[in-house]
Amino acid sequence: MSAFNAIGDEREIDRDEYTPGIEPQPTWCPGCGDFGVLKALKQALPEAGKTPEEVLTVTGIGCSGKLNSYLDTYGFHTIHGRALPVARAAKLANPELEVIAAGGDGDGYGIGGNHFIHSARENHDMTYIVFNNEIFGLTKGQTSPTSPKGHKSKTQPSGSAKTPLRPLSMSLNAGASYVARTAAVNPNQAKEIIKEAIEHDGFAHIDFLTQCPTWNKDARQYVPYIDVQESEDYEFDTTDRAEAAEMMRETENVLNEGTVLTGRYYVDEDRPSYSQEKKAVGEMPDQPLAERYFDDDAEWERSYDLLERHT
Ligand SMILES: Cc1ncc(C[n+]2csc(CCOP(=O)(O)OP(=O)(O)O)c2C)c(N)n1
Ligand code: SF4
Ligand SMILES: [Mg+2]
Repeated sequence: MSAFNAIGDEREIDRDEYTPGIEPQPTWCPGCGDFGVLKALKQALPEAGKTPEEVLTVTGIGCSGKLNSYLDTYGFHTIHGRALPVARAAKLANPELEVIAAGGDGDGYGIGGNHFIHSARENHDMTYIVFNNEIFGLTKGQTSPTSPKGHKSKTQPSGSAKTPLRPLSMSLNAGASYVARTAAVNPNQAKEIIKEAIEHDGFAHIDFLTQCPTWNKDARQYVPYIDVQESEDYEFDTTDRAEAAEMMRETENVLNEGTVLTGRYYVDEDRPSYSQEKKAVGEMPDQPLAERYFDDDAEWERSYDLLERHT
């Protein structure tokens, strides 16, 4: 069965279907937060009614990028920082596909930061999970865009002089229509947030706090966490941009002081996705690329046809 004609298959889905038949031994270190993302995905996907054939997982490079080796969906392990453009192209070619893009904080907020900003701005319909361990894990612990100021590493032995990036605020300001933060130490919340992100139409960004016990000993700061939806100390409306912005700012301010706030921060169900916007201006073909590919009678528009349309 191809990725195309398997879509829409309604049946009972067992979470074990997401474990590869020949199971590769994860090379993640014992205690790594990346296991938490994998587990939450294996629970959320069947609960969202997605069969493995309906899902494409696109990853960047890093320890986090190994995710699709251990998750039995269609997979594309791209190059450093480039998961999002590949994920966007796949979603446009086959809009029925459930696309999950994933990568590290170095991958998504550093080298791929520009793709992150513009994918959020354009509201591409996908889930984007950033494994935020506040360092470059795979390459042995260098400082990343989210490393706290003063964080000591091999690249900054005297402590980082840089102010860390604010992923939630950046995402909101760029235009993401769903923004949340969860943590590997909080598997139930993580599963629920991933499920909501999958069900959301538009760019759903999850900043997923993942501890790296090997290279980032400060990762213990992720325990214990506070759920802003459950705590009585925080009250804000996730559909109100100004209130969400204020809550995000507070969350980012207190993170490196040891208080870890998590939860849903911003949800805009009304904003049209990129493909809906393109459809509205007549720039989305009625028959998606993937469908035409399997249709022997499909008529292919040539570049000079497009030229004619634009003159
Ligand atoms: C263009 C390019 N530059 C640098 C590297 C080396 N490199 C591989 S992984 C990585 C950083 C990974 O950090 P992060 O994205 O946070 O993922 P983690 O390993 O922490 O999950 C770097 C710099 C690369 N593979 N490609
Ligand atoms: S180096 Fe860190 S991020 Fe990478 S697998 Fe080990 S614990 Fe996880
Ligand atoms: Mg990292």
